[in-house]
Amino acid sequence: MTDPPPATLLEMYRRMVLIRRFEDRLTHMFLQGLVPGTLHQYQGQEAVAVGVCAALRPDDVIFSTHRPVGHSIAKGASLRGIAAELWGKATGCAGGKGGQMHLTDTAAGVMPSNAIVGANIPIATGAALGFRLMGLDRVAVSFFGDGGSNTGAFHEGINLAAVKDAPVIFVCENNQYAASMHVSHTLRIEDIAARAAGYGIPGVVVDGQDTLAVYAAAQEAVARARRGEGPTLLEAKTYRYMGHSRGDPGGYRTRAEVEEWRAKDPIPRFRERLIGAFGQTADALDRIDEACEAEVEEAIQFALSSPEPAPEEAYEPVYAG
Ligand SMILES: Cc1ncc(C[n+]2csc(CCOP(=O)(O)OP(=O)(O)O)c2C)c(N)n1
Ligand SMILES: [Mg+2]
Repeated sequence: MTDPPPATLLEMYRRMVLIRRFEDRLTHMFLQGLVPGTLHQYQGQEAVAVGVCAALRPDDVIFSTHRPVGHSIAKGASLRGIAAELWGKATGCAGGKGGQMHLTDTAAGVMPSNAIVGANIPIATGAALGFRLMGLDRVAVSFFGDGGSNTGAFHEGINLAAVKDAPVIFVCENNQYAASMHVSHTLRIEDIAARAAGYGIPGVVVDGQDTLAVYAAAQEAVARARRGEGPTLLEAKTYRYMGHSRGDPGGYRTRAEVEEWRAKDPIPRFRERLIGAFGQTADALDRIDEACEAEVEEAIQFALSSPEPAPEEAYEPVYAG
């Protein structure tokens, strides 16, 4: 693998911190009753979204899930657009009609996220086949969870992509749980990536708390897809710190388990690597932290002060004429 250039490394760090700060701020605001609806949060999994998206070009596309904040920020979606969408405002990335589970920013390659578990797997395959038909060398990424890997759509989507050599990367974020259900109750195998053999494509397990390991695995999968050699199933072992959604206190897991994973937090780990192996200074990284804090506040103020969508626009552009 080639290490990313210094500017990319710093941008990767910035995006990880931006995700964490934004999500943490939302947690606090939610607990104060200031956020409408619910939230499915991404704290703990930042290395996966950022490691994968750093291996993509701006014109490549990603398809996310009910947990789309991290993926969207990692691919470069507007934070203002995301924040305003969470508050259902007219300035939101889906005009206030999508909410937390339907984030999108097509200019940044963030296709509308899909809360139906597993459903984006065949959709990403379709997008990848579309790129091929148009003679483009763009790739598509489908993010989904361990739960998503147990749907029929997983089998259909990956099998079709495999037989067609579609330029798509299937990124399974195995965060150990589908809602309250631990993987030990849903899988007879240790690695979901092992299923790739059943479709005749490479299956790769990667430490999802190690940003550069994810980046390296994604880089290889993307290069393979762009060369026309077909899809890869990448399984990142990771963990979500928060409950499944904001209504979930997470009583089905022990404090020790959560602490064990928090000790492997991807952000300090990447920070230490940037300082130790890439010559970055703590000062420079602190400045990035501060800038992220300010950007989060600015985006939230933008959302809060934005107008509600006009009632007469409720059906636009919901139905095509
Ligand atoms: C087809 C379908 N079944 C059930 C649900 C309800 N549901 C939403 S998220 C979720 C768990 C998904 O777990 P996983 O795929 O591991 O993703 P994670 O939440 O861990 O990111 C379930 C069962 C749904 N949205 N869609
Ligand atoms: Mg899961």
